[in-house]
Amino acid sequence: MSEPQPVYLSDYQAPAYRVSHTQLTFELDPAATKVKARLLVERHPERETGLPLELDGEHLSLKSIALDGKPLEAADYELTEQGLRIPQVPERFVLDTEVEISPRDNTALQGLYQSSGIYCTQCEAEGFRRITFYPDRPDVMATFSTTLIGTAEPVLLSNGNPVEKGTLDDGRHFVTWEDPHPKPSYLFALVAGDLKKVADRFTTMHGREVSLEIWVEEENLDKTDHAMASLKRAMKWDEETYGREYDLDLFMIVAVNDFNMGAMENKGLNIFNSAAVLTHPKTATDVAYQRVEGIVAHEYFHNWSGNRVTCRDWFQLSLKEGFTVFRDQCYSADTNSAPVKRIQDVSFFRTAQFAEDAGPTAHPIRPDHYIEITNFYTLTIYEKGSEVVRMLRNLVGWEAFRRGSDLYFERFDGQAVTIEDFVDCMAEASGEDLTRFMRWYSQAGTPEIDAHGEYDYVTSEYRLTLRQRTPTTPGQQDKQPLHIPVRLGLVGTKSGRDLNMTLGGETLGRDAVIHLREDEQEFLFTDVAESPIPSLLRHFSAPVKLHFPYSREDLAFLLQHDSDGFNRWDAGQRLALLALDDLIAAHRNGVEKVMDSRVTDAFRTLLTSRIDDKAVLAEMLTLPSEAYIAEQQPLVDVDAIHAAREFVRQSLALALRDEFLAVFEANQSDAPYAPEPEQIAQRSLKNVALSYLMAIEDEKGLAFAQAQFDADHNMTDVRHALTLLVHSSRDDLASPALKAFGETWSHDPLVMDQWFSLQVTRPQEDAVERVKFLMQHPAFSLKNPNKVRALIGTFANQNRVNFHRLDGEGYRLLADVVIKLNRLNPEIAARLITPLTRWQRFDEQRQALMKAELERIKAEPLSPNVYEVVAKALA
Ligand code: B3K
Ligand code: ZN
Repeated sequence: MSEPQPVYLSDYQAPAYRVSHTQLTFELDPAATKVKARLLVERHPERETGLPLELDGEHLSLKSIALDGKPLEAADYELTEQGLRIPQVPERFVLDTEVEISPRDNTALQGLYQSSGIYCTQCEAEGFRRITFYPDRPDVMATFSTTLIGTAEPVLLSNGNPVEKGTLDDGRHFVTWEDPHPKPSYLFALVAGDLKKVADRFTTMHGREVSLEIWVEEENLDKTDHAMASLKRAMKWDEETYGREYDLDLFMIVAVNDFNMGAMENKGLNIFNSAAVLTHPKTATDVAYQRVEGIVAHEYFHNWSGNRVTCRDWFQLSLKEGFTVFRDQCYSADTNSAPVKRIQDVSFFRTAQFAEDAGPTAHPIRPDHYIEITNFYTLTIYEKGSEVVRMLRNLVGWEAFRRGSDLYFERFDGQAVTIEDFVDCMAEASGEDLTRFMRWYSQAGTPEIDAHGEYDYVTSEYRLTLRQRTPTTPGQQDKQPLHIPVRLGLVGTKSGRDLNMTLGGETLGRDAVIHLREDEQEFLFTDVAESPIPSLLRHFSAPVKLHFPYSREDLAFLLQHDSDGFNRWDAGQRLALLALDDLIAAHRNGVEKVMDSRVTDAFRTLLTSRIDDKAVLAEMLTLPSEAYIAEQQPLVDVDAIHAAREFVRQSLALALRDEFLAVFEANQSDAPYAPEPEQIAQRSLKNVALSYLMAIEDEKGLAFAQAQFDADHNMTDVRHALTLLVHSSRDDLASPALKAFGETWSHDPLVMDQWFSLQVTRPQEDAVERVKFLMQHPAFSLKNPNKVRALIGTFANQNRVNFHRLDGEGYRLLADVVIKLNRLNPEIAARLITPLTRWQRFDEQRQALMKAELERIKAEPLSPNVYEVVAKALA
């Protein structure tokens, strides 16, 4: 096999030909679906005449081809692995092709495939070329009309509105759909099969009546309420917040069991991983409810940020994804607890995106080359992309941002555009110079800010120095300074209040943003009434690592007094991290571990003082995860990290047992389950308390966990209790509970995913063996991405001590799965490798073991997806 070659942004050219209308006919058959395509083609006005027509096409068997009604001879065109080329075509013409494809054998889940017998599609980014020959690129936008012909499929869906249906002479039936909005091929979708719908309505702000439909397998009809309610809330929110209204008469969501990602924003016909739609109090946790709400909103918001205005090329992916993640994050913040949403998003971001940005696959938000675009649906494109849009919003202010977004949607409606187009609208609407800001899009790596401050008692001045540097990343040695907005407050050490800030004679108020644009800048605050502790990067105002020499006393102080809830939480995390550092060192040196009483005191204060937002309190009582602690270490010692964190958990539980008991008992409720912020907050606080009690296997804690499991009130509580039992040393309690749960839910794939996950995160030594054993379970299948993620992904990413076992069995297991999946589903295989790519972070022995597994993978005949990741990891 020849090495796959990269595509470069700098090579972009407008397409030679564009398609104004696409007419498709599908004769559905599991092994031999016929796809007829009629394309109205014309030369692109910006391109020269006489160019060949080049169409993408993969895994297609061509049956016939005709140009302007005239069948082409074999000599008139060339067929390759990648597609079809017709050297000579007129300026304008009609192209007819007929191909055959096999949805049943499509295990990559890209293009047209079958999931539990349902035909469905996934075309982003380049799946449409597995359906028919086409210029499969986002800057070719056409109206579509699609006829689906089926035999046994009662439901036939595609984009737009149904315009005709009937029965053919041979008894087969058909439905024709028309989508009036020009769209790129990646937004095409079809669904066919035995599905049932739940229907509702929405009236838009201008009085358009929209039918809303959620299509599911019959047994899931009782699991759609939350998704439907979320959809309606999201439609309303987008009208109120962005003035964006839905533009078709029908909006459909379909749930399928086999899906590579969470969901897909196909025009008018969103296709969802069932895990991102279905909820029921008995089967879905609070986290799942919130995830469904976020994803439903995200896909809906794409109708404007993505569909009406789309990307010129896939290098611009963050144009739609960063902006849409930002939109869904704001939506969720508005509908739930805003501070908690920010804490959770940042906590995830700093763990996972920082690690990506520091590893061998680090790339800018707008990459300048790729081998396989599917590998670039990353945390950097999505989450860092969102952070950058958030900074823009904060830089120009909401009103100018909204004017900028109006301008963007109006100016580029129906077009495929670039990140510059978006940022230019923001600059135009606000009058800000965003030239330096654009570097965020081209520079990879997490910037680090070294800050220090000095208070002069005589002059009442506070001098804050900020220095920025971005570490080198693969292919980017020289980094330039970025424009970093630093939101801050100066908290008076006497008053505990935010002090008024004056900078360069200008009054900034008590909470303000300063702008770091150079490598190093000094900010001199005058008339600072008392010695302050700076609260920096409030709300995580920029996606950077901030270093400030806070003492533990400073952090304990901020934890109590900072007016910014986010930074109060962050102060607690930093305080815990400092204590953890000592304990990690103690563990490594074989010295007795001693708990830092400042942490215990801080927790006691939290547990006993009144905090209105229970969800925030639950976050504050949660220690940084092992993965986040690892992120802070120069060299990751998984065992020391685990031991240190367990030591802190147990010390806190021993010292504060009564306080945790009180919190647990005070937050019981038998109110009927509702996924509402207050209830969710109460449950998380109660369950955090229970976790501490179980950390010491307190008799009362064990009894509470068992009782909570037995009460079977809702999945959040049941799953939490079961996890605690399974992770405890009490096999006598864990085994029967696990067995009962597995039997009760053997028919529900989404609950079985949870059953798998909670077992493979067990810290006990036999975890690798358990993973192998569970891979033989009848409910497990390598062909189902949710199962692979639940079992293998969860193990490799969340069970750090066992994945990194010193005999290399964890690594070997992962590599074995990657090798198998490379053939079945390259997209999922490539994603799964991530933890192995981080080998530089570990000790030499583990490095060698991890690299050996990467080499073993590399020796296989590889898909471009897996090749790209492995080659980078070993470069
Ligand atoms: N746009 C889709 C991603 C599909 C990627 C497939 N490789 C989901 C989303 O971001 O909304
Ligand atoms: Zn998206």
